[in-house]
Amino acid sequence: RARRMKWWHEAKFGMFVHYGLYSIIGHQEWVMESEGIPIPEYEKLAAQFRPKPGAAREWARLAKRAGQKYMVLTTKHHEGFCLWDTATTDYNAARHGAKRDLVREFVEAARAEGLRVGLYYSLMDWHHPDGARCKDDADARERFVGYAHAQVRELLSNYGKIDILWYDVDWPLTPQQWRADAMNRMVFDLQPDIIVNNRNGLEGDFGTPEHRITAEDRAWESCNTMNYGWGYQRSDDQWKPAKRVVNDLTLCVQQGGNYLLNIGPEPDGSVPRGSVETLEAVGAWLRTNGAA
Ligand code: JFZ
Repeated sequence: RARRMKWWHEAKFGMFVHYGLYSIIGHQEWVMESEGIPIPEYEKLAAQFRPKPGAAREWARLAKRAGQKYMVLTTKHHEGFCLWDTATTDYNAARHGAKRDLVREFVEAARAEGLRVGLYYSLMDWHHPDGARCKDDADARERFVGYAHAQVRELLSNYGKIDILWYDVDWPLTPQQWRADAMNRMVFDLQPDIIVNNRNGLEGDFGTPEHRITAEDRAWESCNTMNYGWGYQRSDDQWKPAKRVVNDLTLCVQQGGNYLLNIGPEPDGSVPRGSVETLEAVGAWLRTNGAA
């Protein structure tokens, strides 16, 4: 583990990217749930999902200028829409809207800037018909767990070397029901040097305190937003000033942790102006102080 974790401990600062169909609405990434949007209604967003060409390159260049050393993309958030070309479902970015494989573009963009590559994967899924009923229905569970395993296998097979697998929300199943041990074994078979977090309910390689900076007795990474939401929120312009970000980053680093700072791109993948300004200023501060 120490060998696999070395680059990550040195990296200290990464970019989180929350981007999906929810970005089109602009009411954060939980909008399907929080506004009770029925699946057939929500699915219509897929036709409108058109990231501008080169959006991922823009994120990666910004991360680089900000002094970030790795990036983590939401390949599938709770809404269930897959940003990659998957054989497991039609509900994906290669079949709808701009019809492009956003995960491929992201991986290539990060590598082009010399950044490490992380993939976020939500186990919880509001779109898959078995995503909720798998809790009480054994057949549904079998199908749904197989679906998750197949998706993780694709993500770690089709895009070359992946540095981080960032699981999220394991509701409604236990790690045993997810066969989370077997999933991690598959992950390490496919990517021997990868590191994984703990949000599949297992210990993983690092812990993931959220919206708070608290040292843990183990490797940890604090993930944070720059305004109030993870996914794009149109009405929210309460950007953290660069000073606050630098302060939080410093607090993490002093206590041996990592800092994963989020951007929530707009519908076309552009980064909101407020976060661009903050990230540019953070990068400038790090360079002035010999930290980047
Ligand atoms: C999850 C997501 O629901 C949210 O949309 C976002 O993607 C965030 C990064 O992760 O929210 C969580 C997950 C775990 C905790 C808190 C919020 N937790 O362990 O405290």
